[in-house]
Amino acid sequence: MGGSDEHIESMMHERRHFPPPRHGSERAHIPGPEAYDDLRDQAARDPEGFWAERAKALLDWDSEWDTVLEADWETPEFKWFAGGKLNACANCLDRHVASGRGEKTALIWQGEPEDDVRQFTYAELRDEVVKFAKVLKKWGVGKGDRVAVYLPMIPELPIAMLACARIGAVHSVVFAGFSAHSLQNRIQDCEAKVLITADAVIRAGKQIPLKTNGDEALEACPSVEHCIVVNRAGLDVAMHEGRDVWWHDAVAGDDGTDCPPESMDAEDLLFILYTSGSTGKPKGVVHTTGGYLTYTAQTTQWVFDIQEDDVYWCTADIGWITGHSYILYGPLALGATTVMFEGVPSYPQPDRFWQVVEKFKVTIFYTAPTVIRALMREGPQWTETRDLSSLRLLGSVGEPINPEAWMWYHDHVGKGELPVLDTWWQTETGGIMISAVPYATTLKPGSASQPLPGIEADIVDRDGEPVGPNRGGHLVVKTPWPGMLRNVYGDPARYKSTYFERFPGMYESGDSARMDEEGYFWIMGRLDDVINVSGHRLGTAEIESALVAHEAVAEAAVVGMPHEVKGQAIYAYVTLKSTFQENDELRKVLRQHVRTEIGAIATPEIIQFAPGLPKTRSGKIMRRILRKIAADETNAFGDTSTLADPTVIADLIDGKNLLG
Ligand code: 6R9
Repeated sequence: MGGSDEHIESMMHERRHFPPPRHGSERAHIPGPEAYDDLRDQAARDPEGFWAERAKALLDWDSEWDTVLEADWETPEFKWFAGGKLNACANCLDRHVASGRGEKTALIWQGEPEDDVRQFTYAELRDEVVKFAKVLKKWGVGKGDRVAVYLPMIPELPIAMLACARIGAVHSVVFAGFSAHSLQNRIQDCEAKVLITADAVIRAGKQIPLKTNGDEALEACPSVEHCIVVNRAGLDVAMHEGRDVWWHDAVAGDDGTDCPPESMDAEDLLFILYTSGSTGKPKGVVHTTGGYLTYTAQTTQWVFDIQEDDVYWCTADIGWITGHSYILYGPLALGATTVMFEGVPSYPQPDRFWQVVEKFKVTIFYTAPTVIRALMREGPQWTETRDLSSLRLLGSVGEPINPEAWMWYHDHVGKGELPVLDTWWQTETGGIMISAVPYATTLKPGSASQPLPGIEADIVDRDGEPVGPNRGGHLVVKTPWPGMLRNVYGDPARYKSTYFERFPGMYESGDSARMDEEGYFWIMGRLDDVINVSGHRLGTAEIESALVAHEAVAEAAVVGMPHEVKGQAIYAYVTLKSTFQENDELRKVLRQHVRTEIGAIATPEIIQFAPGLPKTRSGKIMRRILRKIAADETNAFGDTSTLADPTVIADLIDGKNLLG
């Protein structure tokens, strides 16, 4: 853990500054630095009054709350707007229809095949959601029941989520790139009643079967009574009599009746989303209705400055929190037009994103550094043959954006003019916490800028004391905010120990960062053993478990290694059982094994066979050393005095060199 200071020392000091653009500021939600300072002061003076006013201004409530905030850091327990009643789906759809925006485009869906486009007005989207909400009800899903959603990036995914929200069911979306085994764990943990999946995923021109994963997962999920299957690719799939039903059959013959939104308490669960931790199984991060929706709507408005005529596109997959908050809930709560894309940036060629921007005249574009780095590698010419003049704001999320990537994004996509908003946040925070605001903040490439109004973040040392400017430390949040997670599903002890125990009275993010003399935050990365591959958090423990589950493997240790495109890639040290031979064939088998156990994103980039691993006398693997070997930083290992057998280091370096 104490590694954060080393980390910071190696950081370059970025000196470039970009003042906010004038053009566009006249009508911005936060038109300039004065308005911004005002908001920040208001929020600091009276946080509860501030958020209460925001919640009222942004959302429609069926009835008002009893208390704005009940906070107990000790238990811990946080409640926002308790006693207040609202429905998230009604706030995202019905009220816009009622207020005359029924004909406005809510969702533009671009499938991977160029001609596969579906557009939904607010009225149309509401109708689709109502139809499916009735299906869920008919299949026995009610308020508080969990529904697992394992779908590719097709319109049925947001429709299913909003239908759950409408009837008060809790959705648990599982990224379609996860394996059957990962899906199974997640369904078992939340005891979902229904699984919604599809025949296949279409990706880079190929069909990847999905329903077969669902079937495999359901072999050990007794809670699931029904499985609803979307026909995406026309694949011939096995349907289990009595359990499975096609989506199109289920919604056919709709009787046209309404399905009124369930009036939910602000603190009723809206969804669970699983995220990797440093140890053990994934955590089911719990978000509730009123606070989450207030926070995502507010941050969408501040950071992306959405106006009535914007076409907003976030390229994330809805299977991750970014898609939940910034493809779906935030933009729709504001009545915006949101774009959803099924494909990948490089297929059929590396201008696909820019072609989509050109086609729909996208004005606000939000993506991840890993995408920028991948496109950088293809060369700037791909940005030049497409008309990107509709764009006015660019965003970034998922991992630190290195200054070179920031500059490339700014210069080639933003034509040297558009602000690049680097947004720091987590599954647990529900929405953006630290970010520039486009017309008010001077940008520094590589910095996420400052905490948004109402957010009190700081950098503290191991004792919880603020470290002051330009010193690395733990990134914490010192006051509650409406979008914060409310629990780890079914495991309040883990909720407490992961986020609230180490620093009493603070939320511990698990990231390290430093703050410069102007209060700008520079995020360094995670302090625990979580690896961030292309913006996706993966726990080392899960990958190691998958490796060790293979018959040839005795022991495995997994670390992140720097990777030009993915940010980090997975480097696995594997000790084989003595009866097995180290060879390339086995390497391939093991990589494939992890892929099927966890999913493609968890595939190790490199597998190094290691006769021994560096362990402390108490048997703990010293990952710090493994990380350095993987990164070729073999000149300074720091303190190795607790190593049980120091000779393993030389062997590991030799092994690494043999890999080339
Ligand atoms: C939204 C999301 C969260 C972790 C987080 C941090 C890293 C996200 C970042 C960033 C530097 C940024 N992270 N945004 N690091 N700068 N702008 O990605 O949620 O999947 O839960 O990951 O991602 O390490 O702790 P999640």
